[in-house]
Formats: sequence, C-alpha cells, structure tokens
Amino acid sequence: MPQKLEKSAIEHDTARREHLAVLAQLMEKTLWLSSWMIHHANHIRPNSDGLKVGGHQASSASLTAIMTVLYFSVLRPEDRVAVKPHASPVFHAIQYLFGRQSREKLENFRGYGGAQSYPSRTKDSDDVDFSTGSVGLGVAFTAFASLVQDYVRAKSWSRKTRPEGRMIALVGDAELDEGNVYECLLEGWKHGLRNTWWVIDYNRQSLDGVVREGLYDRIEAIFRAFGWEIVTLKYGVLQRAAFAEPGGEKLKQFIDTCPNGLYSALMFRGGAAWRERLLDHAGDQGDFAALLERRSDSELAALMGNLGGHCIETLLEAFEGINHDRPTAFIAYTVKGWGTPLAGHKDNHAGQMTAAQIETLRQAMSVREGHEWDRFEGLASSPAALEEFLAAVPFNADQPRRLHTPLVASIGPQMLSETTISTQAAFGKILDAIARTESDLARRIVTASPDVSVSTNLGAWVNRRQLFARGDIADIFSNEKIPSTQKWWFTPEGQHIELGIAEMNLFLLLGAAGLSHSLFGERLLPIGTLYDPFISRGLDALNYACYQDARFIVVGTPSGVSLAGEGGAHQSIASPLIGLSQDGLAAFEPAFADELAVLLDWGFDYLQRDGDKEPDPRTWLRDKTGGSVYLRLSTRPLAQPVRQLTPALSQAIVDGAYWLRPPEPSCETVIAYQGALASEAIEAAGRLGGDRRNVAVLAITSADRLNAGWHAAGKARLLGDSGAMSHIERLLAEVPRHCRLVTAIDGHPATLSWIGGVAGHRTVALGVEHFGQTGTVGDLYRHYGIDAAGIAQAVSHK
Ligand SMILES: Cc1ncc(C[n+]2csc(CCOP(=O)(O)OP(=O)(O)O)c2C)c(N)n1
Ligand SMILES: [Mg+2]
Repeated sequence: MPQKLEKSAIEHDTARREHLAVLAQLMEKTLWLSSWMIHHANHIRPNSDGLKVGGHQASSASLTAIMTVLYFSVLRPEDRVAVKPHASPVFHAIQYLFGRQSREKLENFRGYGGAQSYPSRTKDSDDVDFSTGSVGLGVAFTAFASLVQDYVRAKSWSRKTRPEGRMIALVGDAELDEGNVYECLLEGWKHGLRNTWWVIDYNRQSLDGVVREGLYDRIEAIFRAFGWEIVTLKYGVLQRAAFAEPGGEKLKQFIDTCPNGLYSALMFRGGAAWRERLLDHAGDQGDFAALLERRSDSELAALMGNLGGHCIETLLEAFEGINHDRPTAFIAYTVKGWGTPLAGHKDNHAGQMTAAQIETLRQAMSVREGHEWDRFEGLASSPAALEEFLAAVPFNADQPRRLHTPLVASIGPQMLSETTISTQAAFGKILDAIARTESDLARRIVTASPDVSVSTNLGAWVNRRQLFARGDIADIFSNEKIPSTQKWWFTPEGQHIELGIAEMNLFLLLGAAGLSHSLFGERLLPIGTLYDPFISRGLDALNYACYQDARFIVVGTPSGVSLAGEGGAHQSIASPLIGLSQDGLAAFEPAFADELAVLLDWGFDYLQRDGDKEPDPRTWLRDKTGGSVYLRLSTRPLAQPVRQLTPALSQAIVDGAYWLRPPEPSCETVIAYQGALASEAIEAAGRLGGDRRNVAVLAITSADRLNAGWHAAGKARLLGDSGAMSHIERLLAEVPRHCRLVTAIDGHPATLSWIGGVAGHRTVALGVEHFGQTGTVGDLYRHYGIDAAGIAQAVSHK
C-alpha cells in the first residue's frame, strides 16, 4: 500500500513537471508571437501613411507568464477576464494557439479589420470578455460583473445552469493610479464582493518611467482595508532555491532593498552588470561570491529576472491555492519587457525591438525564417502532443462563451391619467405601474442609482420591489415604527442596487448588468438614474459601457435650467450634446408623459435587439441592431395634451419628432422644441399665429435620432441611393423654403441648430450656453431668452 502511494505521488510529480514544461513552451511561444505580431505590423507590413503603427512589446512581455498560466491551465469556462489593454497581443497570441484567432488577423494587428490594439468585445472576433483601453475601467468592471453575477444568481428565476465564475482583471500597476479603482473598492466592500481576482502586473513602470518606491506597502494596505486577500508573488522558484544556498540570504536582502529604478536598470544591462553590482553590495563575502560564481552571466540574469510574476510554477501554485471566494489581489512582481532586450529600460513603454534584436530573439527561440507564424515552431514537444494539451485546456471546455437569452416581452406603454405632470414624476409613476404587474418584464428590471434614488423618483419602485443584498437586512426605521414613505428592505430578491455617490460606479454597474445576458445567460433590463449634469462625472465609464455594447437605460434627471432654484452647479447644459454624439446610445428628451410611456416600452425592446447593422430605409436608423437608451427628464410639471396615441404618432415619437401643429401652405415659421420648453413653444406659437396658422410647431423627442438618420440618409445618397430620406427630411419637406426655423431647448442650442442645414431654412437657435442661475423658472427662461416672449421675439426679428 505505501509503495502504491509512493508510486502515485511520483506519477503525479512527473505529470506536474510535464504540465509545467508544456506551459513553459507555450509561454515562450506567446512571447514570440506577441513580439512578432507588433514587429510585423510596424516593420514588415507595408504602411502607406508613414505613421508609426505602434504596439507594446514590453507591456506584453511583462504579462506573458501570468496569462500563459491563467489561460492554459487555471481559467474555467465560466470565468471572465479583463486583460490589461497593452497586453492585447498576448491575448490574441493565446487565442491563435487555441485555434480561435486567425493568422490573417494577427498579420493585420492594428490594421483595418485586424486584431485590435486593445482587446475589444465588439471589434475583435476572438471572444474578448471585457474590452479594455481606458486604464482602470476594465479593472473595476470585473468587480461590478461579479456583483451582477451575485444579483442574477440570487433570483428565484435564475436558471443557474453554469457554475459561478471568477471575474479576473489583469492589471497594470499604474492603473492603480486611477480613482475609479478605489471608488469601486469601496462599493465592492459594501456589497460583500466575491469571486473577484485582480492580478497586478507589478513591473514598477508606467508609461513615462519608474514608479515611486514603497508603493507596494500602500497598495497592500488599501486592499487589506477593504477586506481583500493579498497574495504577493515576489520570488520565483529559482530565486527561492538560491536563497536556500549558502550566502542566499544576502541575495534576498539585495532584492528586497534594491530601488525600483536600479533593479530595472540592471535588468536592462544584463548579467555582467548584475554581477558587478551584487559583488559591490556584499563586499568580500565568500559564500555569496561563490553563489554568484556558480552562475554564468546569462544564468545570473535569468535568476534576477525570475520574479514571482514570471515563474510559471509560482504562479500556478498561487492561483490553484485559492480555495475561497473572497476578493483577492495578487501582487505579481514582474519586469517590463521580460525576456526581451527591452527589459527594464525606463523608456520601454512604446519602445520596440530593432530588426537585429528580433532576429536574435527568433534564433534564440529556434524559429526558422519564414516560419514565424507557425504555432508550434521550435518547441520541444511534438505538435500532436501540444494539440492534445490545448484541446484539453479547461478554459475552452464549454463553448460558446457568449450566451443568449430569450426575449423579455413588452407589457405595452403604461399610460397615466394626470393632467399636469413632469417627465420625472411620470417616470416614477410608470415604473410604479410596471412594479405592480406580475410580468417577466417587471422581474427582469434592475434599477440602480448613486445615492439619488428618491430624488430621481425611484422611491415607489423601490418600495414595491425592494433593495438587493445577498442576505436580508430589515429597515430599522420601519421596525422602530418611525413613519417614512421609504421602506428600505434588503433581500436577495430585491431589484434595486443602491450605490454610493460615485457616478463612475453607476455606469460601470450599468455596463456589467447590461451584459448579463451574454456573460451570465440571464437577461437584465437595467435602469440607472442620476442627476443629469453628473453624467459628465461618469462619462468615460458611460462611453466604455457603450463601447462594449452593454444594454441599459440611463435617466438623467432633473435637467437643464428648468431645475431653477438649485442653481448653476446642478443645471445641465451640455448633456443633450453628449446624447447626440455618444455612439451606442439613443438619446430622448420627451416633454409629455405619454411620450415617455411609449419610449420606455420601445426602449425595453430596443435594449434586447441584436440584429444586423443595416439601416431601416424608413428612418435610416440602425434600429435592428439595438443599443442603450438615455432619457433626459425634467422636474417641471407641464399641462398634458389630451390625445389618443395613434400607432403613427407613437412611431413618430420613437423616430424623434412629430408635428404638434403642422405647417400650412401659408406657414412662415416653424418653432421646433425639445423637452420642457414645450409649453413656451406652444404659447409663443399661439401668441404669434393666432388663428392664421402661419406658425407650425415641431415637437422633437430625439435630436439624436433625427440627426443620426439625417447623416445616414445623406451618406446613402452620396453612395447613389437617391431616394434615401430620413425622418427629419420628410418632416421638413412639408415646410416652405422661405420659412424661418426657431429651435428651443433647455440645453445647448447646438443640439437643434443643425436642423437649419437639413433643407436650408434660416434658423435661430435658442438655448442655454452659460452656467445657470438660481431663480424661478420664469426668471431663468427670461434670462436665457427661452421663455415664450424670447421665442416670439426670435420669430419676429427681422
Ligand atoms: C485613462 C487612460 N489614461 C492614459 C492612458 C495612456 N496610457 C496607456 S498605458 C499607460 C501606463 C500604463 O502603465 P501600467 O498600467 O503600469 O502598464 P505597463 O505597461 O507598465 O504594464 C498610460 C498612461 C490610457 N490608456 N488610459
Ligand atoms: Mg507597469
């Protein structure tokens, strides 16, 4: 029996050694392919415009061991990864080895249609889990993805057909300078973050140079303060073995006290320089000198480069050693440019190997000329053995990685009966009406707000659908029988995620929740609310969520100077232009509750669409593709029109505009408004037109969609489709050419002024260009010239 045990231990040991040996070969190949991919793009592929193509060989080399161990051994199909942006070539190389990326795309790295400079969910074809590029965002995104995973799995409707995954970020150490990382640490702590790993590529270099000494202590203290486990991977097995030799403690002491800059410089200079410096450090120490003596220059360089983050065995042990779901930061010591002549040089971020250096690397890796792209060229194991290994890699065991979900059906627009109401209040009532239903739609909605749930009118929804937490938390005020309109019970079935004030976190959460169908196989319909001006506070995360094609509704409210008494610090001006220009986001600013009801109903369906990018020939909008939705709402109550919404009117509301008062042949002026200025536009038209009906009123619900359709139809005409016509062109075709167009919006006038260019109407664009004031709505509209008198004056002015 003991003999048998011994035998199985030996077999296990042999298998492990073989496993490590194959990983070492795959690491070598990954390093070669990523270096070659960048070299090829910059120095071999014809380049007509003379601009540097770019790519980051040193940043990539820094992560090759970590990514090799993760992708070829540790990751499971349910895990999701955000790769450090500048290690994109390593990711593509790994996918190429898996057979999931084409050689053509690698040869065209950073080229038109080629593998992307930074991993992209939408533009790459090799199954990127999370896009990265704007440093820090991919890191924090993993934490919110984990929170969304917890949210989905806590629900009784969740199918839980797959195991829980780990959300993993491969983090450049300088990414930790980004404030959004700390905002998310705080939020993660509040929500009991789990299943999140951040592997920090601690090469102590950023773009410009070497980072400050002692940063490690600060980083570690911060993570610990938020309840994270810390695993420090400082020394590789070669170093640990050397420490055990006589004189080894001197070596360890040197490594521990060597300044970051010096370590990097010596890595760059190589073995002889290491020897000189180490001997200098130790003085006349027999044991230590002998330890160095036993190694050639190149062995010494390899020893000093054998930091934890480059040692396959150390990495594998560390990752496999995690047997809990607590959030974990691995601080993996690395060398930027490891294994290449760029190693350690402070200017290596954008540095690339010369032709001579890549040639030396090619020879060192036994890659024959002309065989640079061959997957297994120069490796010790046979191609068959390597194919067998790759086929058995757990990461690929369950395909596809992107999941699909059935459509959540509409329950129709929720019409209200109020005669006077603001769009913000209507939003609250419509959500409340949805919350009362026992529909799949109501169950799939998840709301979130950065500490403004009540003031953005989510209160009624939250009271009915409760807040999310993994465990029940009672409402103490309610238990203590203190009267309050808000009942804040937290339960696993709760459907509102209450966030702290950091708006970045809202958009990161909306991004993650908006990918739940694809990441976790369960559709969510996320709605986030925030004060409209503070969209700017989370703008990069909003852009990032859209870039990843996440699907959500963001409600910016209150908005504009209509907010009156709150003053300039809270009044949004530029947000309609954000709505107009942000790709992936259909922006609306309804004036009336019935419009909002139609838009929300349409929005829930639009979020779920996944069709082709062909434009709809009626509007020239890419509506089959779907996207996210932005609703800019107001706290200003407006008298509601008494009307029945016909299908045609509902369609026009979605398309972006309809005639509230259509133009007659005698029409002289069109007043076109968007949002809360509806009442001023109507009043001005009444004053001017009287019964003569020479003033038409165009109600615009979406300058964004009108603009997008106009551009697309124009392009189609340029390409020969002479009949292409967009919604705004069709509307303005009814307006005599001599008519004056007056546009009005409680926001930047450029949102609507372009409409003058559609059919060449002379245009006066009214709006707000300068920071707001305190005052009544009347005061402020008068101040900015957007009251009825101001609009009327713009109409009559010669
Ligand atoms: C938000 C943002 N700001 C600036 C940049 C430009 N930039 C790209 S990489 C980089 C430094 C990265 O250093 P680190 O994260 O340590 O990665 P390394 O290359 O050292 O592995 C900077 C400033 C960026 N990509 N995103
Ligand atoms: Mg770095």
